[in-house]
Amino acid sequence: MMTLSEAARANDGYELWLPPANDPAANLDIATLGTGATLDIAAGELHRDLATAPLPILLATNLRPELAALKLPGAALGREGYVVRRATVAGRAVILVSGNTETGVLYGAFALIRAARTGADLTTIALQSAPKVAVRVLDHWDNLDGSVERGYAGASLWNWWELPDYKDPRYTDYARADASLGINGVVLNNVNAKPDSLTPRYIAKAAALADVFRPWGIKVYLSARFSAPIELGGLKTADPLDPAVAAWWKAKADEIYRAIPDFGGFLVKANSEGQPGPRDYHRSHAEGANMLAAALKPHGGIVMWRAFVYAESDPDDRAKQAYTEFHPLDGKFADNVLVQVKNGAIDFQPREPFHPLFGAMPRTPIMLELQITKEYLGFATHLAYLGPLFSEVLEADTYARGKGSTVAKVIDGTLDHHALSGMAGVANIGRDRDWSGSTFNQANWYAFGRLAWDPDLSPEAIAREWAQQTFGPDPRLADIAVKMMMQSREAVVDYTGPLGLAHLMGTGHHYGPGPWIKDLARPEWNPVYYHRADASGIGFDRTRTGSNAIAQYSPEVARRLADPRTTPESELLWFHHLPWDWKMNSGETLWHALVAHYDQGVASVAAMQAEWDEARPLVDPERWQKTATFLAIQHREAQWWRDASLAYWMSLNHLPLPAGSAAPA
Ligand code: GCW
Repeated sequence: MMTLSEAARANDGYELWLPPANDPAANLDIATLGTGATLDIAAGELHRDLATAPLPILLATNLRPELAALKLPGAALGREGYVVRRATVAGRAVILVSGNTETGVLYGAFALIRAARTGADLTTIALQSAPKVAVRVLDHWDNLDGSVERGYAGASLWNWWELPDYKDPRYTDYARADASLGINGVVLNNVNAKPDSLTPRYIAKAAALADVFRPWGIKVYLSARFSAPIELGGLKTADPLDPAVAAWWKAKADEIYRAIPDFGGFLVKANSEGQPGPRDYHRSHAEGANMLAAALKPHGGIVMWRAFVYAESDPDDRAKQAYTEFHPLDGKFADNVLVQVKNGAIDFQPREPFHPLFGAMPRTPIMLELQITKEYLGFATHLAYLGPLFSEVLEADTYARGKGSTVAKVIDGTLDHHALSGMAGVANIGRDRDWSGSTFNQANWYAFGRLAWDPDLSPEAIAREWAQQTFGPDPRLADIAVKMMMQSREAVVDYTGPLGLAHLMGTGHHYGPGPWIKDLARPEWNPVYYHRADASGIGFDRTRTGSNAIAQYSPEVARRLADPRTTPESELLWFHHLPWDWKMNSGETLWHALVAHYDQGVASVAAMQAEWDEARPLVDPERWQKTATFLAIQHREAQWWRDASLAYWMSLNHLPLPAGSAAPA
């Protein structure tokens, strides 16, 4: 029996996808060979999360002599991989959970839990897996004052005031959730970084968190402010080529490693949106990154250097700027630097074509940055499952080395043979009881973690395993949840910016429609900059007759994008400016197709509402009601997006609404 408080925690989502399933009377036979903090955690998780097991469970690393005769895979598992299978050890039939390290065993334990919770037959279980991506991190945009930039799930989890003395048990719960997915790194503070995060006081606080996370296989990283040598060190400059600056960073790194021996490294946002950086001293991004990398190198740390830059370097098209600045630097970065590239060239829009830097810097390990928090997809309120968005970019073909050069192969290091590889997700986690602002938002954290482990997993399969674990084994409920999830992201695209339109939101807060906005200081902050609509047409010409951004893609891709007829319709107006009466593949006009998409977006939300109504008898009242209320908000706001957007387009094109549109005339 679950205690009352456990039941409450499960019902309001606190336990995420890991509500305890244990019946203490079940008294499972779970043993370990050897001892270790991580091994103990793995055993504890199985006790907590597994209801039954057909055989005793044995946890051990491959190093144990008792397992030698089994000829378990070794090299194939790497440092973090696992194998879970039946075996006979010392004459006893067991389910063996093993790996080369205790961390591998822990991941194996979670894989076993996942298998059991999703209906696998444990008597025949045979799992083997190793992560395809090395660095799998959550980037927390958490400020030291407890606020979270673009966070919609309450205040920061990290209670800087109480740290380092008080370690809130919630830090352990957070680590459990991360480890269950294979997330192995946490950047604690916002990329818009304050220098204070590098002071001794805050290093001690970060060290306390690192101590909590370590046995769960998770390393701590910090966002570093490039000008910290001035602000904290009293130097006159932060010029990366100044020896005093390099010495300051070296001493700082040494200090951090004394407190956190396995510190992961620095994440840096430089020369972007007002942040300081090497360009302030006429040095390149590589010179800046390499100076920091040299300070971390003796300790085994890495630098994640973001390519999200936009200064005034490419005033004709913001989408070109990162490539313009970074492409010439290929081969110039130190070997412990990852260049971190957002999925698209603008900024986490509901749909963006893949970033042209993927595949364009073969001599540099490129990591992918995704946004789990839904800055442009309705914050925490709107239901949008991001698995399909994440997979769309991972599956995109860069043609960098011919057909099949997918973004997944670029970022997992296999295309260009990099051992260092990474994937970052901007976290959607805060102090809300349900961690992510809604039950369904938890699925985005989940999907990010699973795809970082294996970018080739199917988003629908991930949705199903998340739903089964979150809501319990009833297949009817999982079916409904998966159906809702799989249409949800496209719905948001449809009601906010169909056919390749993007960046049409209210500026500043980024919530709700604002395609008419044109008075912000920098041209590329204004929605009108992106849609370029007038009486005769709509869309951003990124072909040779326009900004020619398409030339940043490999020739094969550029050729396809040069012609609106061979451009995917979902990206049409991202790359082309077309007349309102342009004939779509279906034969209807662009205007009619646009209106149909807006209507479809609203209709999809209504469909999700109807589906969720069917789930009512199958789910606890708390989670049902919150989701239902949020869907009602989403439906109202989908109409707001559609009606406001259409009214604005009609003020430009003076066309009537097509017959049959549900939008108000
Ligand atoms: O899109 C912008 C966000 C900023 C964010 C920035 C970035 C952390 O609106 O809030 O700053 O992206 O990614 O650096």
